[in-house]
Amino acid sequence: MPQYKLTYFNLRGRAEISRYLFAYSGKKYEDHRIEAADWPKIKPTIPFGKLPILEVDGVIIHQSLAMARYLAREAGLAGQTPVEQALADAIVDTIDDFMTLFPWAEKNQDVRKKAFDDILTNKAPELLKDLDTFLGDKKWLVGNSVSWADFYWDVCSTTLLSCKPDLADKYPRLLALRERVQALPAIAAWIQKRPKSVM
Ligand code: GSH
Repeated sequence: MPQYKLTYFNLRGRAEISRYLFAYSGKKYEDHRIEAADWPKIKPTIPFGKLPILEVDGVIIHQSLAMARYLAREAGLAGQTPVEQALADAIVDTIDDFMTLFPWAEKNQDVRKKAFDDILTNKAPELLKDLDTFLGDKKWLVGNSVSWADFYWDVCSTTLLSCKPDLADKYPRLLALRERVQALPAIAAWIQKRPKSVM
C-alpha cells in the first residue's frame, strides 16, 4: 500500500473529505496538521502554495477535490458507472461552488458576519432546494450506494449548520442523508475521534 501523508491546517475545512475517504477505506495515512503560525515559512516550499496537499509515495497532489476524487476512485466511492461518476463530480462541484462563495479568510469580523449571513439567508435556499430535488426519495445522492458526493454533503453541511443550525430544517430528506452518512461505522468512529475544530 502506498504511503499517504495529508497536510492541512488543524481544521476540518478542505481536508475533511479526504479524511472521510481514508476513514471509510481503512487506509493508513499521516494526518499532518500544521500551526497557522508556521504557514508563512512552509508556504513557499509547497507547489502552488496552498493547502491541503496529499503526498502519495512522495508525489504531491494539490487541490482538495482532485485529491478526494483520487481517493474516492481507489475506495470505489467515485460512482459505479461513468455516468454516476460524472453525476457525483457534478454534485461535489455544485456544493463546492456554494462553499467558495464564503469569505473564509476575511479578518474583519463585521464584514465576515455580514457576508456569511447574506449567503446563508439569501443564497443557501436555492442550493438546498435543488439538492433536495436531486436526492428525491433515493437513499444516496447518486446511484444505489454511498459515494463521495454523500460524504461531501455531510462534510460541508456540518460546517454550514454550525453557522446556521436551522439552515436545512425545511429539508428533512437532506438531514436524513447526513444521518445515514454519519451512521456508517467507519465515519461514526472518525467523527468520534477526530480533533475538535470550529470548521
Ligand atoms: N481550490 C483549492 C483546494 O480546494 O484545495 C483551494 C486551496 C486553498 O485556498 N487553501 C487555503 C490556503 O491554503 C486553505 S482552505 N490558504 C492559505 C494561503 O492561501 O496562503
